[in-house]
Amino acid sequence: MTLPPGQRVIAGFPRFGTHFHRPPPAVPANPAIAIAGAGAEPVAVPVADLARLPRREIAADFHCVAGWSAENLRWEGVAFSDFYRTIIEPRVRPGASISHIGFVGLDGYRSVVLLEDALGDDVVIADRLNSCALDGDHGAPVRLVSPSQYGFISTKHLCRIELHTSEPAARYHPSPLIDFGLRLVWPHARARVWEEERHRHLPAWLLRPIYRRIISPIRFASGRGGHQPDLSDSSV
Ligand SMILES: Nc1nc2c(c(=O)[nH]1)N[C@H]1C(S)=C(S)[C@@H](COP(=O)(O)O)O[C@H]1N2
Ligand SMILES: [Mo]
Repeated sequence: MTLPPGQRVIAGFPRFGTHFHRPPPAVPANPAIAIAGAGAEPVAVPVADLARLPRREIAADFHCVAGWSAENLRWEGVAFSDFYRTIIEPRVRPGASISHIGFVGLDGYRSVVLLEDALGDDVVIADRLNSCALDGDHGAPVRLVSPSQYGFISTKHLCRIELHTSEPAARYHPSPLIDFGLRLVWPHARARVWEEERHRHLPAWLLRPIYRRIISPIRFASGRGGHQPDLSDSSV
């Protein structure tokens, strides 16, 4: 498959993210997605309610801004546009014009997406990956997946959706250190992989070699906190 500029294929699909070595957050007994902001009446939508929406399946590569791509993943879930039109939009105060959506994970991670990008055809709230329920490594119980944008948009362990009428102040993570790191990276507002929109201001060619260096350490740390393959099984 052709890759977007500056990307290289990685074997498999590693756990990767600002969680580093920390294990995935515990999944609550009755997980829900809280919806809040921009005059919307706050509500918690049980994840089980997603079953009321039409199923959506997408096959796509996954591209991390650091430069690795995992090929041909098959995600199942519901289209974010269906979720937005049926569940969110009816609760928005009339006249409020939503421009940005914040997607927050159980670990506190947050991505911010333009509404028009979030409503894209290939954006899903996924509960299954390659025919299996999502595991902790990849975002249990549900995650956002927006394959046309860099992976940092695709919040894992989705538990909260914020509605904004203008771009919210940068706040990517409750940990000051991780937040500082993400501010340095200063993610592009659109983050479209084919436009190579990595950083808000710096050109992609400058960042490629720098970002590439952080892949191994983050991947190594993330793997330590994640699901461990059974290395004693020499048949694999
Ligand atoms: N909740 C949460 N979601 C997250 C992250 C994170 O640290 N926490 N990291 C992001 C980044 S930078 C990438 S590349 C992808 C990696 O997804 P994976 O671990 O399923 O490969 O998750 C994104 N979503
Ligand atoms: Mo990433």
